[in-house]
Amino acid sequence: MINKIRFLILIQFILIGCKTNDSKFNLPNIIIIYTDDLGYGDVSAYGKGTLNTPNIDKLANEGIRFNNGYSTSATCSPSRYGLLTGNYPWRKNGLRVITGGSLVIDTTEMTIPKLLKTKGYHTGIVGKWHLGLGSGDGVAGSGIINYNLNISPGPNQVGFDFSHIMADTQDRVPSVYIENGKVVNLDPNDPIEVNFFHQNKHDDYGLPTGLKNPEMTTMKWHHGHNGSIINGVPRIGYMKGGKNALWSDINMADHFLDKSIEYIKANKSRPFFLFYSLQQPHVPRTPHPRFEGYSGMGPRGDAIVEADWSIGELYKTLQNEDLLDNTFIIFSSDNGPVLNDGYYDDAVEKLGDHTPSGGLRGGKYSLFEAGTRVPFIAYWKGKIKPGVSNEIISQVDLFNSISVLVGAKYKSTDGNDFSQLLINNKGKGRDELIIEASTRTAYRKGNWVMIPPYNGPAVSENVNIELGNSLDFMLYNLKEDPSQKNNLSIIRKDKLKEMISSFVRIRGKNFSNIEDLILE
Ligand code: NG6
Ligand code: CA
Repeated sequence: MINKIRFLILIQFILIGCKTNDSKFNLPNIIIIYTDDLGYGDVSAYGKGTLNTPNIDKLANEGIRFNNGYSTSATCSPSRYGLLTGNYPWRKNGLRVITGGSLVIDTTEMTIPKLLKTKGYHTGIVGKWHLGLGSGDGVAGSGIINYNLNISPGPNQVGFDFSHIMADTQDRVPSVYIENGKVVNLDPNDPIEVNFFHQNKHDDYGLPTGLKNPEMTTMKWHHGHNGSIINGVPRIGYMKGGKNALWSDINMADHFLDKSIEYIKANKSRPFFLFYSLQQPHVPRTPHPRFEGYSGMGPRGDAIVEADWSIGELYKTLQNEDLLDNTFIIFSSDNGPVLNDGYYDDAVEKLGDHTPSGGLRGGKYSLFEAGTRVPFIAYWKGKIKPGVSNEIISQVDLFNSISVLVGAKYKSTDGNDFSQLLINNKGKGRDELIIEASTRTAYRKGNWVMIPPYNGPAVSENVNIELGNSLDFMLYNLKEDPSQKNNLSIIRKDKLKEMISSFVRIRGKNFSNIEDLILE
């Protein structure tokens, strides 16, 4: 009898062993660590700026650091759309930064988490969402989302089994976390009301705003950001109620980290996908006081130090849970850097010699390189041979690459499979790429970049960033001129012509907002 029990226990062990073995070596866990507005020069491994990011550097130095890695847009919502669907965001008509708008990924669209689910993955997102919520009537910001009910569709309807998110941005109301469609800690007797355009209504409630009550703010607004005051920070939009549910800004990084760690621990026995979507260093920059002064660059630098620390803690969790050698990690940012994005927070004054854009021209919102060329790192302990790649790769390629990596058959319209490049640093990257900023597009082929003419200010006065608008075509050779200083469109007419015709092939003829543009 005892022998029989021993035998059964042995069989059980073998079966459990096989199961872990199977999931351990065939299907890796996948984590996308995604920062918000982190520039090409903000990661010290890129050797451009003066900030110190040791934990991100570890991923870069022991993984593959891509020097020509792109986000799909120079702002957040379109960029995240491109990342999750593998399709260029400019294909989605008019997709720009979302302010209280409805979900922009169609629930019938294929996404990275959805394709991973077909392979048995458990999928989760923790952090910033910013792809809209609810089906509403499509009028962004008109108060279409009822935060007091189950909020759907949202991340859970486009592939995430688990979601713990902030809806849009840290500077937009509602300042609450939403877990699987429900506002966390919401008291039904204190319902949430949100609107973005009706200040009068908010005034009728007698609630303070950044505009009327600057004396009540602890962070001063520079442009926009003069709506409801929450935790002393004036926000975009107006919010009433939901007092119990309000987040703590200074605890946000710890909060998202804790939720991510909980998620990993809860799902470690099966393949999982985690989209760890950090809010730093987007405004308002509210690092926990324990990081204050660390960077010497004020809250923006300190928020990056905090993000780097959080990534180190996540890494330690993977290490302690013995998951590192079976976890493929991608690190990147949703768009390029900005200093003053609407608050007086010393980002400009205390910058010193640091170069968030790493010497690239432009920044967030820009069609110049710094808008979308971002830190881009692939890491897989023991599997990836450390290296540096100058191949062109875009976040739009992650969909197809991940699909191939896990043996799924899904292919997006605009993505390429770069699984070999990401893991073995083998093969070529993209020949060409469409660059996007707030629905405007430009084109890169090899070392050449062509930016077509656009109406609009050359420089955004508010954020002091060159947007890439010009009434003339611009043509740059990034190899000789990485900072895009010399417009070669006149002396290289032949090249310009070639670039325009390749661009039109993908983008169509109506690519510029200048109506009488003559293409010859
Ligand atoms: C802009 C905000 C900016 C930031 C951005 C979204 C103003 C004047 N500016 O509208 O502060 O919130 O939207 O950034 O309100 S993103 O990284 O999420 O795209
Ligand atoms: Ca962003």
